[in-house]
Amino acid sequence: MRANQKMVAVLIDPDKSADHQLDTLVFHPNFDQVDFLFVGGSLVTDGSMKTCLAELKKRTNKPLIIFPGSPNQIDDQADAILLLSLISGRNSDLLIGRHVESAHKLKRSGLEILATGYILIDGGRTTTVSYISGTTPIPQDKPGIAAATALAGSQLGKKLIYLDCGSGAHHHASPQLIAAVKNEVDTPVIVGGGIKTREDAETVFTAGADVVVVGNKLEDNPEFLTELVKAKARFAVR
Ligand code: 1GP
Repeated sequence: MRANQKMVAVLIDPDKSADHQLDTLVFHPNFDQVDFLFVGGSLVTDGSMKTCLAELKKRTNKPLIIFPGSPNQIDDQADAILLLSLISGRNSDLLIGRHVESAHKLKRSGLEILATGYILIDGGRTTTVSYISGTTPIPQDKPGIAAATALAGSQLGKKLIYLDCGSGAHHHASPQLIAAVKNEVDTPVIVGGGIKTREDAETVFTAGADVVVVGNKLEDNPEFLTELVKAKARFAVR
């Protein structure tokens, strides 16, 4: 991932991805404009991750990046993993504990490791990730806290910052908050959670997001991919 180039990632929840849904995605006429496939989630039942990655590999050469909710989602069929530290929270397990447990498994996997400062933002409802992690998201009207958190993550060596309102959030991260974060860090900024319209994606890109992630909306309406790639195209470097 490179800063200053707009990219889109589709989040695939292995528990909700039947073969025909994967077909709908990869055979969509605009699928070639998708940059990454993020695979995983806060609550994935054992087994479905492996099957989902295998089915995706049969269908596409796009980079498959694990977005792990737990160490049992590490799978060497993928290309890389967002090694998330939930730096907006104070749950030591999600800051370092799980990482220690999975360090050797991760080393053996050969996956490219993308050290990511993961920051939860309040998206207007309690999401699975905030419930499961037992952490309080940063309020939308506190961009200064988000910016300081991202800066600290960057100083700790995180190569990516992920601002997430959580899957199915009512609202995406505000432009003010995204801009405040982008202003503090040199690393690419990933923004996801609650992006449901082309305007949402454009707003988020304009505010400074390098990568926009969409999950739910594409599960509900695969045609939204057309709108998403139009939003990305507005920022294409000529
Ligand atoms: C959630 O950022 C992702 O972790 C995507 O969220 O499902 O709301 O698009 P949505």
